[in-house]
Amino acid sequence: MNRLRPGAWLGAALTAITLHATAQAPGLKLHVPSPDWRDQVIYFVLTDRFDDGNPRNNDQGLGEYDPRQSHTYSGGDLAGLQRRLDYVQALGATALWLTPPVLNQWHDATHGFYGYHGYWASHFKRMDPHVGTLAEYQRLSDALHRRGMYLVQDVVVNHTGNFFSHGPGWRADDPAADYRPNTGSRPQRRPLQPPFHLNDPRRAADRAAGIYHWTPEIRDVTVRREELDFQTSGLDDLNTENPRVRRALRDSFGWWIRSVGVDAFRIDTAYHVPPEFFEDFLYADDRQAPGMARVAERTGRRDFLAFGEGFGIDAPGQTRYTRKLESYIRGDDGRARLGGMLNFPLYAGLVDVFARGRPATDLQRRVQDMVAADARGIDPRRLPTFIDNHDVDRWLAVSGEAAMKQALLAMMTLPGIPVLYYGTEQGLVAQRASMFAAGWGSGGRDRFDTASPLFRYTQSVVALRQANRGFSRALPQVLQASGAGPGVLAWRTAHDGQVRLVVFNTADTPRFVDNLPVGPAQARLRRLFDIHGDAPATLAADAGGQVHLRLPARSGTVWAVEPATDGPAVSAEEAPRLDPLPAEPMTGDFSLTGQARPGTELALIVDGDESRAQRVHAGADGRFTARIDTRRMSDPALAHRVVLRTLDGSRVSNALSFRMALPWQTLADVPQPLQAGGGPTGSYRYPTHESFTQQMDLRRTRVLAAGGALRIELDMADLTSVWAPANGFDHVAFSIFVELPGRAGGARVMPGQNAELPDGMHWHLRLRSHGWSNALFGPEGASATADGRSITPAAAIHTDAAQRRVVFTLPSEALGDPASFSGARVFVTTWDWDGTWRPLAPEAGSFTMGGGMADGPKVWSASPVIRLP
Ligand SMILES: [Ca+2]
Ligand SMILES: [Ca+2]
Ligand SMILES: [Ca+2]
Repeated sequence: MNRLRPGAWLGAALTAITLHATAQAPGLKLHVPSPDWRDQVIYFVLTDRFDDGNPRNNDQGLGEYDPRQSHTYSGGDLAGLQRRLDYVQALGATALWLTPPVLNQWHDATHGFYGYHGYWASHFKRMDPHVGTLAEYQRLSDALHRRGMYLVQDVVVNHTGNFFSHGPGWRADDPAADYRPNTGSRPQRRPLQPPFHLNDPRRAADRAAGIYHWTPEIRDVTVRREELDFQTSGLDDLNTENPRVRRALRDSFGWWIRSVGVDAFRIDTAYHVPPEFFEDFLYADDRQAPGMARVAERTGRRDFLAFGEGFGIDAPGQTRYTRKLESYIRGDDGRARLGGMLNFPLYAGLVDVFARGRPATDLQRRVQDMVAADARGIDPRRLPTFIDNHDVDRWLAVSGEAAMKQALLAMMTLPGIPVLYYGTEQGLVAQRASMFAAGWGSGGRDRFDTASPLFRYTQSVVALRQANRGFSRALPQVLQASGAGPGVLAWRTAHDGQVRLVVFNTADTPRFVDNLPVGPAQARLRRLFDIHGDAPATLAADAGGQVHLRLPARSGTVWAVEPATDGPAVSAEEAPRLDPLPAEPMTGDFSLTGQARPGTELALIVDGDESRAQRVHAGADGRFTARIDTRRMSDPALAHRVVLRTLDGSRVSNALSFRMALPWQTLADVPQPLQAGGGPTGSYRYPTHESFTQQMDLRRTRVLAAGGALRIELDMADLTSVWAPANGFDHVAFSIFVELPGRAGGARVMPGQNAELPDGMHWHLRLRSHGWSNALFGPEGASATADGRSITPAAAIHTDAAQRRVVFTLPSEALGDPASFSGARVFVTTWDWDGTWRPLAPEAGSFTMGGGMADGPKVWSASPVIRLP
């Protein structure tokens, strides 16, 4: 590997040209009618990392093939995909989405990255030789269609590879000003395909053609002009308003439908292109280069699905990104644009609730948003859903398998077209790890194990969806959601007379669910699916159509709701009652009163947590008083729930809801001076890419407490959101360590950071967060390379861009409900994260930190070790 074979790439390119002219082989089943997309399940592969069926195409002579590294080619190809179709189909998937197969820029020496992923086109109408030949692609299409499966191709209309940039002398009115051809681009210096080769504005003809926007890199993606017209990650932004560009793109991508038989497109970086563009791209009537829907119609496809990718997740109460997403599906005038968009908002809800232990109401809100969108003509059943992909951390990198099983079950019982990212079903952890032994990150073995427990589980939830059409056709109704933290989450679907009930416990401990309204009086529940396999096979609702249930930790159960046959005997006993509480938030522990059968013992349950249930005794007059411990309840935004149950479980009271507003007390306030560089001695340097400013420089740390919760407020020298991160900050990752008083054990290692804690400190809780991640860990299993045990509920994050402030609130429950913070120690560090901790080298690179050895401590800025009074 890494042999340099001059001229080899040229041979490959010539082969591609020859194949371009190859006619369709006779007898291939390339064109089939469109399916009902709502019912499909898509399997998404990063082709380079899936399977290598042809090692001869791995090395095209640029040293680009090196499976020891994450950012070079690993050798996966169409031949590998072809021989694994049994595997994909065994999972239950009905469609295969592969990364762009088009000819790419293979190496960008300026940035030190490689085009193995397919998103750096140099020719939109040719096969990349690493991926395979056109004939192989046609055979793949044929094989899928013969299995009743469909082919989804990833396409990019926003940009080509990185063939040029502009220096600091860029001027909007003169594209030639400080124009810099990318001399590190290989094998080509510019796109091969007309008109995209017209990329040098120093030439009058290229400038007049206006194929590109001639812009620098995006600095702030929230500025719409930059998002639309500037370069994302240095990729040359096409002038998608230019009719000539539009026509060339239609011509290019229509060709794949006609000559290969592609059934759907996934459209990369859709938000970087104006939404109106897609009316033209899909529906243009141009005779020579018709829109994609028109081309597809002529091949017998009446419903060619084109779905876009766009990051952007609204905070509660905001609708900015929702409106944006919808504007890519339908114009204000009702004109159709894309057929769907990847459902990032639902993804956010799934991660927040199942991986991070945020209140289940966070997912309830996302589901209700989907239902509301349907009423506006945005059909959530056609929005592809996912829990993993090639741009976000894999689920298992931020959370455990128990949570992932729940998220998969949720995805399979909600509207949308589920997308399974390759390797999720084999427990892969690294974002772009390989399924095949010889590829990067495989762990040295093939991962196509159809007997593995996770594969079988995934297969079973896919089968559940396919056997119950209501999950893909009906709109769910959320019946109950825990508002105080992890706990119950239940929804119901009704379709064609079939009613289904889906119930989760998102907590790591058992929960009691009270007064869940499942249907008509004395309805019968029949178990269809259960993650743990120990839920009751049948259950009966009470006379009010409600059930009360004990849910094991991390459970997920699906029941069919059926009419009553023999209902349970209705108890003559009066249910206990709780007296109303004041509507305003409580500010500390408080008393609760009520009425029950005189002389009985009852259990008072707060937020469903039976393990902390309190015994209550009703007096001779039936009255009782109980005291509520509010140590855990520091977040005024959360709604808590309290209910009373007879000890035999036969009767349950009404549930009350209340809010808490505990005062926050400042325990420490530590400013620190701004240093010239980073690292232990100030010798580290930021990466040279212009988007790095001073995002890792910590200026002040404040620590506050309320009840058992801890709040850490960090003031930064700079705060940016170049890539629209969900948490509101990027180019910085925080690793925060907490040592708790009187707690044994703990770890000194700082995972991933090549360092140990100073001052003899041991951590009992560690927070790791970058723009898209937010996870808590315990020290069990932590090492230099392992994060340790995943802990929920995760911290709440609040970012104040104007103040350049990031605030983490660590819930009392995650801290083990400490009685006091006196003597606790807190240590805050910064670095940056790019799929892993950003590399360090003696010399800074575009995206590499400089001024240290590769194995030096990955700490840019650190607070002192702060001891709390
Ligand atoms: Ca190969
Ligand atoms: Ca653009
Ligand atoms: Ca560029």
